[in-house]
Amino acid sequence: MKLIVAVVQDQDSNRLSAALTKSDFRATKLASTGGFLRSGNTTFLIGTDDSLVEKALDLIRENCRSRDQMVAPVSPMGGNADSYIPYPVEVEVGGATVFVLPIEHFHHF
Ligand code: 2BA
Repeated sequence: MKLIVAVVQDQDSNRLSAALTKSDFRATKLASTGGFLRSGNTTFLIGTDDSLVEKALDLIRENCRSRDQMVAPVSPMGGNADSYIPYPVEVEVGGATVFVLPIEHFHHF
C-alpha cells in the first residue's frame, strides 16, 4: 500500500476530488498553506494499493494545471527579514507537488 500526498492549487481541488471519487479512490483533503507564497493550497492524502498509484497520478496530472502567480512585495515588518522580497516576482505554481510514501500498516477500525 502507498500514501500519496499531493499539494494542489485550491482552484483545482474540487475537480480533482470529484475525479478521485468517481474512480473509487478514497481521499482526505487538508487546507494547507505554501511556505513561499503563504497563500492557501490543498493537500490530498490518498491511501491506495500499489497497483493503483499510476492511475491516481494520471488523475492528478489531468486535473491540476500550472499557473503563473505574482508574488507581491512582502513587508519585513514583524516577519523574517531573510524572506523579504522587495519587488513583485512571477512564479509558476503547480500542477501538483506529489510525494508517494510506502505504508507499513493500514488499520481502519
Ligand atoms: P509555495 O511554497 O507557496 O510555493 C509556490 C511556488 O513558488 C512554487 O510552486 C515555486 O514555483 C515557487 N517557489 C517556492 N519556493 C521558492 C523559492 N525558495 N524560490 C523561488 N521560488 C519558489 P510549486 O513548486 O509548484 O509548489 C507549490 C506548493 O507545493 C508550494 O507552495 C508548497 O506548498 C508545496 N511544495 C512544493 N515543494 C514542496 C516540498 N519539497 N515539500 C513540501 N511542500 C512542497
